[in-house]
Amino acid sequence: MSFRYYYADRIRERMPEFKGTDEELQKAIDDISLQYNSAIRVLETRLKNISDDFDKQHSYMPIHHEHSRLKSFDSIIEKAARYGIEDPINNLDTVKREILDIAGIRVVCNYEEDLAILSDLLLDQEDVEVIRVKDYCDRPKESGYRSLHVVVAVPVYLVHTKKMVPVEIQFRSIAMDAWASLEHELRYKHKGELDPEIVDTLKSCAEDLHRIDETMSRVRHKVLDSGNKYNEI
Ligand code: 0O2
Repeated sequence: MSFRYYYADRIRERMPEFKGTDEELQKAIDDISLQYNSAIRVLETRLKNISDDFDKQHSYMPIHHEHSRLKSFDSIIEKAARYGIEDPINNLDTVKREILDIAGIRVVCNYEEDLAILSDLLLDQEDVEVIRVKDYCDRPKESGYRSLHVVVAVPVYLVHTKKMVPVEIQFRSIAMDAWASLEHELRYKHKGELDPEIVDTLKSCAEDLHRIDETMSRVRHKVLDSGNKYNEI
């Protein structure tokens, strides 16, 4: 996986203070790409291992699907400017310390209760460093957005170095993900500006979907209790 968009001219436009060569720019991009892609691979493997073992023990796979992405270098620079980081290419350590979603994994789970089960299992691993947890399930955002955001740093072993590299993991139920994808698309199409009435309607859709999540979970437990098909989870 490489950076989604790499437009040297656009990047230079965003940071007129950078007077370095294209090679220096490319080196910065390669450095970030190598470390963060490696961290994504580490976490994808760990999540898969947890899910497989869960299936072995409980005949149930909590992960419906997942998706990983590396933020485009252009967006990193844009975010660095928003965070007030000057000359980001020559201050890559600050960029890495402050911008915690350069690498992102979205883990979509079948049921809402799976979010905490999976994140707890991951966070319990002894070399996983928890940097930040934002629980938008307990406290949804004003928009209605629900999700569990966890930023963890994992060890990445390179030729002569070990780096702790942060990755933002967004744990969502299928219903939460459906809402967030559609809302994001609608908002994006309208450049972030939506009519207040539409914002309200979207918020009430999020609440409806939350009720559906709760109902599906109750149904699931009834099925589990009555059929005795699966082991206790
Ligand atoms: P993308 O492409 O999804 O990554 P920060 O990111 O640290 O500057 P903050 O407030 O800490 O800001 O971030 P937050 O709100 O905890 O998480 C931001 C990400 O959550 C967004 O990433 C979205 O993925 C998701 N998100 C947060 N609020 C909403 C919302 O109201 N609707 C939708 N659809 N998604 C939301 P990005 O940066 O938008 O991009």
